[in-house]
Formats: sequence, structure tokens, C-alpha cells
Amino acid sequence: MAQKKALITGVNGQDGSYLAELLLHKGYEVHGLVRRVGLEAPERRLERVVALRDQIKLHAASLENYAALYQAIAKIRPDECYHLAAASFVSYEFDDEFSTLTTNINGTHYLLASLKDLAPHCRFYFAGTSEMFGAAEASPQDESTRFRPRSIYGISKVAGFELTRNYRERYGMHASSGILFNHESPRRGFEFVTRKITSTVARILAGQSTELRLGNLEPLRDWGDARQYVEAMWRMLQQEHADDYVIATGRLHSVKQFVEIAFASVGLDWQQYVVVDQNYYRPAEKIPLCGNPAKAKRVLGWEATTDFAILVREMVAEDCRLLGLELPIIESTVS
Ligand code: F7E
Repeated sequence: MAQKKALITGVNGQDGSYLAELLLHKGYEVHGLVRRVGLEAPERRLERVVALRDQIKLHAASLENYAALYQAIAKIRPDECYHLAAASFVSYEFDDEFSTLTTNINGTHYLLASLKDLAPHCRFYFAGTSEMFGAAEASPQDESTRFRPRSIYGISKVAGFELTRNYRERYGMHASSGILFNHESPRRGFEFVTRKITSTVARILAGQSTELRLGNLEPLRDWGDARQYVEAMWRMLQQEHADDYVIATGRLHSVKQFVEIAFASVGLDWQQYVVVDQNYYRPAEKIPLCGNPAKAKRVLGWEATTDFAILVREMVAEDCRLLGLELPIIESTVS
């Protein structure tokens, strides 16, 4: 059988880099789309895939440029396309809403339109998100829960989700969406609360920082392990029929619980370091975003298995290692 070709947009992101590793391991020829500036400074801008550079093929194309995307698809003609690139930081301030909407909606549309013309049999994955549920009316949420996005990011993802469904129904494309709840790892971006916490804990331990400024500690999140979530993406594209799936753990933890475990894992008392700062404050959801992954389990045979406390401790340990610190072995009291 011919070697399958996969294209990943956002290949240098947390999910993109893990997915590239997974697909290489499965014997795929892996292509990644990156911005031109990335190719100009790979050590700095493509840090998560720099170690894979000899194994994957990188192409410069901006999601905002239809002609560039079209050319890249014409050159690659992928069998599977994983569309992960997006402006993904959630803000309720509606700052830079024009860029978020343009990149996320047009990027998805341009990709689908190019694939329809040039590689209509290519299987397509769209990275949907629990932010599409936004101010949800019920918890847990599943594939039939109504979307009520409350961030520009969530709105842009609902549009991408609907475009994906439309290309599936109208043109018969094998186009699926994952509705992924929060997923973390040692490669998480520093702007998200989990990595902000674990990297600051490491810096405090190294004597490089004295406090951790956070917003609201009360919100509850359904946090899973990114490495397991990319496996779910791949499984979706191996199904006979395209469909949409909630990918989640179904379990909730608060930001405060994450903080407690992270500090306790290196023997520190979080209350001595955490400062609540209104600048980072976002109101908590009235109804928490918690996924019901029953369909993924039933159809894909996929289930989130990583223990929350183990994930937190691993992220702290990895951030300590990056700073050259030996991690003290602490008996766990929080879980
Ligand atoms: O916030 C609270 C904040 O920015 C988590 C993205 O991957 O998951 C992610 O979106 C919670 C929120 O992730 C700080 O208010 C408190 O309640 O880590 P986050 P997110 O907004 O849930 C979804 C599924 C996506 O699709 C997104 O792309 O933590 N929080 N203090 C804080 N959050 C941040 N960032 N910084 C703080 O200081």
C-alpha cells in the first residue's frame, strides 16, 4: 500500500507537534504548514518540531492567503488533512476580534475549498472546541448540545464547525470535527493557565520568581492530556463515515486544585505565592464546561485515561527540568 500523506496546519503547536510524531510513528509522510517567518527562524519559532525537521516537510503558507493555501494543497495532495492552526487564546474582551475571525473562519474555508477542488478524497479534521458551547444550558455537553459561544474565538470555531459539516453534507467530503475540551501537556503554550502555573512554580523553585499572578481561581475545567487527544483526531479520520465527536475526560477540576497540586508537588504552599490579579480575571461559567465523551468511546474506542494529578506533576517536573532543576521527591497529599 502506498504511503499515506498527511498535512497538519499548526504543526508547531502543542497538538500539531504530538500529532506529527504519532503519524510519523504510524508510517505517514507528514507535511506541515507554517508561516514564512517560522522557516526563517526555526530554532525560535518552530521549537516544537525542530527535532523532527528532517522527518517532516514544511511548507510556508499563511491561512489568510487563499492562493498560497491552494498552491500548497496542489503540491502536497494529502490523503488526510488535520486543520489545527487557529488564533486560540480565549478572551472575552473581544480584543483583536477582526484578526481572530478572519484567520479562523477564512482559513478553514480556504482549506476546505482547496481540498474540494484538488484532493476531494482527502479526509479532513477540524479542531472544534468546548468554547463553542460557551454559556451552555446544560452540563455535561455532548454532540447534541446547543452551541452558545460567548467569546470571539468560540464564535469563529462555530463557523468553522458549520463549514466543515456543510462540506461533508453538500460535497460528500470525509470531513469531521472534534469538539475538544481543554487538553494540556509539557508543550502547552505559556499563555494558558496550566503552563503559566507550572512554569512559574519552576521559576519560583529556581529563585527566578517570587509570585504567581492569576485571575479567577474558581472556574472548573475538564482537563485532559493532549497526547491522548491527538490519537482521537487520527481515529476520527479512520472511520468509514465522517462525523463529529466530543473529546473530553468528563471530569472537572478547579484552577485552584491545579494550583494546589502544582505547588505541593515541589513542597511549596501555594498560598504564599499566588496573588489574584484583576487583569487576568474572567468570570466563571454559570454552568461548567464538562464533556460527555460517550460517543467517542462507543464509536472510536477512545477514552481519556491520564490521571489529573499525574498530569499536573509531570508538567511541573518538565518545567523544572527545563530550568536544570532536580525535582525533590514529595509524598503526595493532594490529588
Ligand atoms: O483558561 C482561568 C480562566 O486560558 C482556563 C484553549 O485551549 O481550552 C483553552 O481555553 C481557566 C479560565 O484556557 C488565569 O479564567 C485564571 O477559566 O488555560 P485557559 P481556556 O480559556 O479554557 C479551550 C477548550 C480552547 O479551545 C482554547 O483554545 O483558567 N484563569 N487565571 C486563567 N487563565 C489564564 N489564561 N491566565 C490566568 O492568569
